[in-house]
Amino acid sequence: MKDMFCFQCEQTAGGKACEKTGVCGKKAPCAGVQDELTGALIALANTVEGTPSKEVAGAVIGGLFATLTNVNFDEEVLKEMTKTVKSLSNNAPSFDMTKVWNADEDIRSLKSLILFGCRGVAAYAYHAGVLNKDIEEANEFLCRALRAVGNDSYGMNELLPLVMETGKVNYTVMQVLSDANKEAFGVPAPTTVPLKVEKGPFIVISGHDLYDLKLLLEQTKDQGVNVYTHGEMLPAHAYPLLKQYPHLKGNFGTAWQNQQKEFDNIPGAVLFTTNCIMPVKESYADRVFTTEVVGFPGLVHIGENKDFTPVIEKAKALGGYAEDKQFTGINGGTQVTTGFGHDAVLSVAGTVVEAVKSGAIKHFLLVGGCDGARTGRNYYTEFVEKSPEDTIILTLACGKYRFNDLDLGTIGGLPRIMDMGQCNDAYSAVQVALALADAFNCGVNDLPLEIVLSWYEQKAVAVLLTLLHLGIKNIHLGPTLPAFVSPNVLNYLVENFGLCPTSNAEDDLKKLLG
Ligand code: SF4
Ligand code: SF3
Repeated sequence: MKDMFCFQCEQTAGGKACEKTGVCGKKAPCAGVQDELTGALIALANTVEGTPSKEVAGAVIGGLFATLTNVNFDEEVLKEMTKTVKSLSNNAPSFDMTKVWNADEDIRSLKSLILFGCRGVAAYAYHAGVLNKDIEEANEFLCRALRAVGNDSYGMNELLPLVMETGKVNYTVMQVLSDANKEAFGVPAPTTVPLKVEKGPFIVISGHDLYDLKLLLEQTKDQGVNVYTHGEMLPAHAYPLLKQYPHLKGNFGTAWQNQQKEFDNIPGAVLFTTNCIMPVKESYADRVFTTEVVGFPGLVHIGENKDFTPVIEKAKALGGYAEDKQFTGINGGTQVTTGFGHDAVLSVAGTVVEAVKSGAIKHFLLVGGCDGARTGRNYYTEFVEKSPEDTIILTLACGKYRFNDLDLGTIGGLPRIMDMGQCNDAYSAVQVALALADAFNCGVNDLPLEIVLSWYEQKAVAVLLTLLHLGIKNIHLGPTLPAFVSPNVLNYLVENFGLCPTSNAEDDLKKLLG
């Protein structure tokens, strides 16, 4: 007898599905509540024709985002959200998600690609919404996609185009978010970020929400409290209007899966603005705060008034380290760089094109995506470490923590490792690829550009679907393939897109650079 069913992320139990309890820490009752919420969203979507109202769109985006891996573990909060969703559909009965989980494996696979991809799209649309960007195309699509997930009569022919459309809509959403971030915080520029924590009170802010960081920086001004980024917040240092705050000091820790160790007894406060939050250990539970859709039972949640006083007071009470403390990345480096978004890279496009023409740059390797706990993920460190000196590594998202503290030197004044930003800045990578293709008068697939993705959660699914929608071929995906991709669907992706699992770093480098 199964207690739950979830197979949406890369660490799913036995590479198949979490059926007793979630490897991520999500318990069976919470999984049940998340399914109920998703079923309620489908019932709500069924009441929508065309573009949903602002209220419905908000509930759909928030509900989808809340069920993304490592976002919300708080059953009570999820139940409240479900209630709100139900009230919007006049209490229409929720769709029963077990119908999807028990469906024919190919139908289940396609519906999963749509649903999980939509969770990723919703996360990005949520961040754009925080910056007052309402994306009608996404609002309409998310409802249509949810209706499809709940439609028992849909087969391959109806579902496959929606899988691709998920990627298309995600491209629009990432673009809107990229522009909104620039409008709000300035154009990101290359920046060196120390991994040292200065003595005295401090707050660590994690997740993807740059606006929360901005509010926190305002509220901590002249308070004697320093602020450090964590995880996907690292690229914030590159934005001029965030970087201008002198108390935004550096980056704390590495990727999300190390947080239980890195936050153990931390003498500072921690604020989670989005994924990835892991079950909070007792040794630091009293100093962790959540906001927006993030939730974990027993933690103080900062609500819509965005009054971060409890976080600031906690930081002051804990007092920080007595002396400056130098931390390092996983390879021993004491600093990292970020801010190589498309504006920065394309501002030196001439140099890049010349370096390719002269043979100084032979290949671009886009190595990015999520990090995670699986031991096989040292593949990405090895891949980058062993990449030849005439290659440029473009990276993004939290997977970069596997190698972003390495100093691989420069080519023609360009650093060999360029961090383009958060996972949503995959948009930036696409812009660079399109510009290079234009400069060389060829298609993106003809460029000396190889893409090696690491996935963990559903935003990576959305990004992968975007790359497929753009017709990008021969992407290498690891560290394992999604459990929700059935053999037939995988065949389709292999035949049509050359999608390929990663093997080992040395062989893959040989094959790709061959
Ligand atoms: Fe398992 Fe991942 Fe689902 Fe958590 S999110 S229950 S680890 S499949
Ligand atoms: Fe990482 Fe959670 Fe996916 Fe935005 S922070 S990429 S895993």
